[in-house]
Amino acid sequence: MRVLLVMPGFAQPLRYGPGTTLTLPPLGLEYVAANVEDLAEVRLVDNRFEPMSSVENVIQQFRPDYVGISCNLSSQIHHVNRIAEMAKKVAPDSTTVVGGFHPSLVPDETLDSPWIDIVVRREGEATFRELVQKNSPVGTKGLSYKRDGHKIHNPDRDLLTMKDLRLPARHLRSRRMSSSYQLFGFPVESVEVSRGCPYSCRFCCIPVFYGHRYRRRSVPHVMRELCSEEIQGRARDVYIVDDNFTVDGSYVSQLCDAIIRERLNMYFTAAVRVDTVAKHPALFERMARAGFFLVLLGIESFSDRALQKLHKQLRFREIKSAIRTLHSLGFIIQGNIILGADPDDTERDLESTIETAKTMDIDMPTFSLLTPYPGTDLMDGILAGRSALKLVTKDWRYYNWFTPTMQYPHLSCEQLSDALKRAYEEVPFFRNPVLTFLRSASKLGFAHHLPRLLNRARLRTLPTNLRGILSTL
Ligand code: B12
Repeated sequence: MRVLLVMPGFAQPLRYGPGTTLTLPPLGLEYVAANVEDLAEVRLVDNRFEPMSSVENVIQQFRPDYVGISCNLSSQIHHVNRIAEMAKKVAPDSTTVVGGFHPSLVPDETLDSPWIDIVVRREGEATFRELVQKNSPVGTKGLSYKRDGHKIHNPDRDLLTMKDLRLPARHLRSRRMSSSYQLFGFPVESVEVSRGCPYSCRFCCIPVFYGHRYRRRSVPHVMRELCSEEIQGRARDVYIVDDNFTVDGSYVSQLCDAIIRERLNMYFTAAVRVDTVAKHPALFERMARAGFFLVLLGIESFSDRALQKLHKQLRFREIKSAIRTLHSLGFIIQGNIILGADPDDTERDLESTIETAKTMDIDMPTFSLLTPYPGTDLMDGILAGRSALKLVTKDWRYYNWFTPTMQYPHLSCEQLSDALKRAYEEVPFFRNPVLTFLRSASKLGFAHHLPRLLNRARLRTLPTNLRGILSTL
C-alpha cells in the first residue's frame, strides 16, 4: 500500500502582512503520517514550494493508492480540487482523500467535486489509519464518501485521547522541505500542546471542529517531543500552534518549569488571550523565563460594543493593560485587528479603528476583514437570516481575510477594501525590528538571550535570518 500526503500551496499569495516571514511545517499531515507508517509506504510533498509539476511527477512515479490532501483554509479548497483532479488523471486508480477544517465543516459540498472521493472529518489520525487498514470507507467512523452516486456520512468518531498521540513523522521531510520552514528566516518547528478552546468567539470554527472540548497533552509527552533529536537537531524556535495556549495556567506553569529545568534555551511563539495576560501576569513572567518571546494576540477590536458582539469576552481596557504587561516582560507582540468587527460599523468606525491602532504599542499589527468561515456562529447567523450582514459571495477563494465577503448595512465592499489598504499603509508592521528586539532583550537581560542566540544552529542560518528580517522593513 502506498500513501502520498500533500500540503497544498496557497492559491493566492498574501497581499498584505507577514505572509513571507513564516512558513510552518505541515504538522497535521505529519501526525496523520505517523499513524499509517507501519501500514503503508508514506511520502509527503509540500506544494507551498514544490510546484504542481513536481507534485505530478511524484504521483506519476510513486503511483499512490491514497492521495491525502490537507485543506485547513477555506480559500484553499479550489486549489485542493486541482490537486485532486491531477491525481485522478495521473493515477486513475488512486483514491483521493481530503481532511482539515474546511472539508470537515462542509463535507457534503466538498464531495460535490468529481475529483474528491473521501472526506476525513475532524482529527485525522485514527480515521485515516482505519481507512488505510481496511482499504474501504464502509463503516469507518468520521468519514464521508460517495458510493453509486450517493453521499454517505458515517457517524462521527470520538475525539482522541491526547496522551496516546504518536509524535509527528518529521523524518518524512525532504531536505528541501526541512530547509524551508522558517520564522523570519530562522528554522522553526511547530508543536501542538492542546486541541480546542473553551471560548465561543463568533468568527471562530474551533469550538465546533473540536466539539466544544478542550484537551491537552501531558507535560512529559510534550517535553519528549521538544527534546527529540528531530527538533533539537534542526531548530531553536518553536511555534506553538494551539489556538489558545494559556487556557490552563497551572499546566502552562508546569510546562515552563520543565523547559527551564531542561535548559532548552529556545524561543517560543504562542497565541494567547488578552484577558489572560491582564488577569495572570505572573504566568507570563514564567513564560518569558522559559523562552516565550513572541505572542500572538487576537485583539480584534478597540470597541467594547464590537468585542461584545463578537462574543470575545474582552474589554478595551484589558487590551491596553495586556500590552503594557507583555512589554514590561520583554515580549514582542503581534496583534490582529478586524476592520468591520461590528455589523453596524460605519466609515467613521473604520477610520477610528485605524487611528487607535496607531496609538497602540503593537509591534506587529495585522489587519483583516471579518470573514464568515464555515462552522462559525457568524456564518450560521447569516445563513439563518438572523444577521444584518449578507453574503456577497460563496466562492471560497475570496475567504482569505482580505477580500470583503459580506454586505454591511452602512458600509460598501469598496469602503472595507480601502480601509484595509489604508491600515496597512499607515500603521507600520514591525517598524524597527532591531530596536524592538533590543528593547525586549534588555528586559530579561543578555544572559537570558545569549545562549538562545549564540549557538551553532543560529549562526549557520544568520544570512537567511537577516534577509528574513530585512524583508519586513
Ligand atoms: C498555525 C496556523 C496558521 C499558520 C500557518 C499554518 C501552516 N501550516 O503554515 C499561519 C499563522 C501562517 C496561519 C495563517 C492563516 N490562517 Co491559520 N491556523 C493555524 C492554526 C492555529 C493551527 C494549524 C495547525 O497546525 N494545527 C495543528 C494540526 C495538528 O492540526 P490540523 O492541521 O488541523 O490537522 C489535523 C486535522 O485537521 C486533520 N487533517 C488535516 N489535514 C488532513 C489531511 C488528511 C489527508 C487527513 C486524513 C486529515 C487531515 O488531521 C490532522 C490531525 O488530527 C489553525 C487552527 C488550529 N487550531 O488548527 C488556524 C486556521 C487553520 N487558520 C485559519 C485562518 C483563517 C488563517 C488565515 C486566513 C488568517 C489568520 N488566522 O492568520 C491565514 C491564511 C494565511 C494564508 N497565507 O492564506 C482558520 C481557517 C478557517 C477556514 N475555514 O479557512 C483556522 C482554523 C483558525 C480559526 N480559528 O479559524 N494559520
